[in-house]
Amino acid sequence: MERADQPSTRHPLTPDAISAYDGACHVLLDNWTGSSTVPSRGLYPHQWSWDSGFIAIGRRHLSPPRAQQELETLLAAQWGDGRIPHIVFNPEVPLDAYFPSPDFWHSTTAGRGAGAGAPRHVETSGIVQPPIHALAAWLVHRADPDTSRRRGFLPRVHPRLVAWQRYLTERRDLGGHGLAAIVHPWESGMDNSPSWDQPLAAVPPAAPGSFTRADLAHGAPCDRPTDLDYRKYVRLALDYRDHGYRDDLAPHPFAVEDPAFNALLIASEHALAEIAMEIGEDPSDHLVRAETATTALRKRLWDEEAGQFFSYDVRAGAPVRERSAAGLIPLIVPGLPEHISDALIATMTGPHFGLGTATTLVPSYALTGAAFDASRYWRGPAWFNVNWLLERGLRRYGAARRAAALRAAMLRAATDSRFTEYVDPYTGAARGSRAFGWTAALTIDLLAQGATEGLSTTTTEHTEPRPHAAGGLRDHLHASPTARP
Ligand code: 9WN
Repeated sequence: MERADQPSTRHPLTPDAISAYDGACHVLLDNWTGSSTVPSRGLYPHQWSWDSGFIAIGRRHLSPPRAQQELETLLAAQWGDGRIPHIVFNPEVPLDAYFPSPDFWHSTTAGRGAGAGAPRHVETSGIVQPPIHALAAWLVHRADPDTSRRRGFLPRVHPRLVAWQRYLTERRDLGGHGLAAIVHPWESGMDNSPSWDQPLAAVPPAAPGSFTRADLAHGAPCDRPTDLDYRKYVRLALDYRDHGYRDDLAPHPFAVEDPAFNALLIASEHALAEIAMEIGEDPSDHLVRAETATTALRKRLWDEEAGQFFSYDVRAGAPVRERSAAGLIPLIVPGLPEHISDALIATMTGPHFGLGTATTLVPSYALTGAAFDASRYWRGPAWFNVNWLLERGLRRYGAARRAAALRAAMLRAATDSRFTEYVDPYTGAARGSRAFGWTAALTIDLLAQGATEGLSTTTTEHTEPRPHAAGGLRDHLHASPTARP
């Protein structure tokens, strides 16, 4: 029902949009475990940190309480030092369903020491993923502020989200320049990106045959990271574990400042300022921190000549000059000077990433890069979460038509590929797992945005779906059998 005090901005959804919505709802229903959502039933049968952030952002349009629960389940596994682990393991899933499993990470023993403080009641990994969580919590609140206030959602999550951000800015500032460093490629969420090849070069691999990969049972080996990469991933994680996951003790041979990770940290600090205001606290500390980190990001990672951000290898003391889509994601950061936002959009739409000419979605790595591979994990294929962030960035910086075209292309690719994990950037062919959680969830978020705007090809800038957009989408689709996941 339309609320009387709100102007109607809703438009009928097209049959394609309704079918996308129905398909996405089915995925979210199927992947819901009762307290959170798995990325996929086969390859990823546990809860993943940044996946849950993106999934909550989509689920908020369907069931704000479940979206809140998604985030709160994750936060219940937070460590004493503030870190949010990248995987929260489901004890009902057999150990051999995913590698590395709980008996590799040993969080409840190796991570229990005072320095890290892993929880006793749940098994988790010991590394982290990009900090989208405060942004997700804010967007979840905005979808239904009344329910959120009634349930005390923001006052409950705010201190935990602050502790998480402080873990990253204090214990992970390994370079000493005000940016968080990742200490494992998996922490970037873009595991096999060519940006990690150089920093990984000096990492000794674990012995061949010392572990069994589970991922190859689900995906084509030519789409997945190589065995040598996996041996290095294992070695880094084991060394960290054997130092009690203590950042002050671990040697961290891999330490990299990643622009996407830090852009999300900044966007989340801005979200914390909004949350603070909503719950009657002073937002100024969050705003100062966001501004300081933005200055550090620009000073340390921006490359004027390349027209994008690059990662910085803290151990080598040098930038990693690989054109990853991670270097475009700072477009989500508020307050960038025009010359930077213009350059990012030009790079995204120029020959390197080809958006709007060679490709309809932004590839994870430049088409022109020496390591480009249209199929292999994070070395070229297009991912929906990356493109969702870039669509937001395009809107933020005034590229309305490009944002609308990207949104339409994402909706098409998601539906045609049955909500696949990622696609070939040239052909749109489905790759990785089907029925993937964040692909479905972000489809719903894009549709909700479309429901307020009639899914037209133009849009206003800085638009968030308004609080009633969720209800609007539900109202449009009330006849759908799957409207309540
Ligand atoms: C390791 C769950 C995760 C995503 C990552 C993606 C992939 C895991 C893996 O799957 O990583 O964390 O086993 O490859 O790279 O972004 O969060 O969907």
